[in-house]
Amino acid sequence: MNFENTFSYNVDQYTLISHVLSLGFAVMAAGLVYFLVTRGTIAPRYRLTSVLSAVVMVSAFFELFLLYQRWISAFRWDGTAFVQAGTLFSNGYRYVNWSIDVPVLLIQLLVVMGVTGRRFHRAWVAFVAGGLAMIYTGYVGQFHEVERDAPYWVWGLVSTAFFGLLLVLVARIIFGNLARLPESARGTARAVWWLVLISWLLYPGAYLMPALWDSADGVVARQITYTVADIVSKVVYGVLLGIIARQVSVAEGYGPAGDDEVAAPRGGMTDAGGVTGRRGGGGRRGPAGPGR
Ligand code: RET
Repeated sequence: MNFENTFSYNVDQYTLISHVLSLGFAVMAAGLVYFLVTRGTIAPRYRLTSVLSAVVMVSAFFELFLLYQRWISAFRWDGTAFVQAGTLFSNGYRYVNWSIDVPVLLIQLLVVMGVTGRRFHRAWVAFVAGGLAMIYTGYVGQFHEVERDAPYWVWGLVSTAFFGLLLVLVARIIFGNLARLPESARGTARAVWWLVLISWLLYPGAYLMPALWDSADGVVARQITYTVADIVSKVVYGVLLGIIARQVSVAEGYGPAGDDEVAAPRGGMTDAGGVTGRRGGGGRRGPAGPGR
């Protein structure tokens, strides 16, 4: 039994949750296009990060789409509220999805931070084993979220221990390899650390929601929390890792990596009013400067 199935919902609560769940899978579909289309601008050695982001997008899309459909079919309008309709809604689908996504997200970090050789394989094993241990102990605990008896707290704590271990490993991978990145990418790598820390903390927050806010509004808050966490930890994270990989590719002389830099200075009209490259261009304000 899940927390979600213990309440009935008013129109606002019910639709808000439908919308939030639909945002989740729509973002994953959009992310899939982005990661596939931009993969050629990353040097082949780091391109696996785009492929892995695409893998995460596909698995999350199906999981969130399924969850949305479960939500729709789990409740029916009885004239005053949305009440149980016979199908159970379950966040357990999220946990099984994480068994794909958590190891894959962590391996992406190794690819982009340039961890190699034995260190790569050791970190790989620790990430996969630690990640799965965190998820499956939490999975057992969430079956007790309605009664909130001892197993809910004990498995939650065991899971938290693995979570702490993973955070230490992530910090070591990021800060221990910062010096190997080009100067231009170090700020982004530090941002990845804060992104992981904050967005991953939202998941235990959602686990605790039945204990913190035991009501239909708590369910709304929980599904919003999950969706924000999913978008940040899968999509924004993948975009940032792609940016780092592209900067490393530029530094290593991979030509196509610089070609799609939309913020780079270009030919044509400039802010100073000068024209480089070609003449003309309508709508220019101020005196025309000499071509530079
Ligand atoms: C659980 C159980 C309660 C204790 C803790 C948990 C941590 C979960 C985390 C999940 C991260 C998921 C990600 C998914 C991305 O696709 C299992 C809720 C600490 C950190 C990053």
